[in-house]
Amino acid sequence: MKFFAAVARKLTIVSVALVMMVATFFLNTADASASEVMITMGGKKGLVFEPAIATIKAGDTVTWTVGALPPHNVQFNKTPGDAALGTSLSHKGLEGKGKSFSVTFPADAPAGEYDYFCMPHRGAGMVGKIIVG
Ligand SMILES: [Cu+2]
Repeated sequence: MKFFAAVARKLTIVSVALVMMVATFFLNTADASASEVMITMGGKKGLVFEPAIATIKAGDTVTWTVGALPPHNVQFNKTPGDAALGTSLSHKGLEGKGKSFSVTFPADAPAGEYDYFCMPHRGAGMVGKIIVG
């Protein structure tokens, strides 16, 4: 009987492990449908967005974090949509060291190139682009 009890316990452990693996698979699938892209504002390369160009899907979230040389912000000046879309995606405030902000692109955001810049550092060439695929 001891043998069967040991086998039953091992089967239970294997079953639990299997359920957890399957659950992880479904959680990863959910993450793949909408993801988050991280962009640093200012860093070792100076007054730049890193990466300067990021490709996302409509419905994804972009998070900009202050790296160095603050303050920074994000102003969209050219989008495939109307001007109101650019305004709604823009971050009006200026953010200091350690701060970040996120923007979720609408699920119906038109595909194309969304150009933006940092208001205080536009003259220094601090510009970026989000490509909605
Ligand atoms: Cu800046």
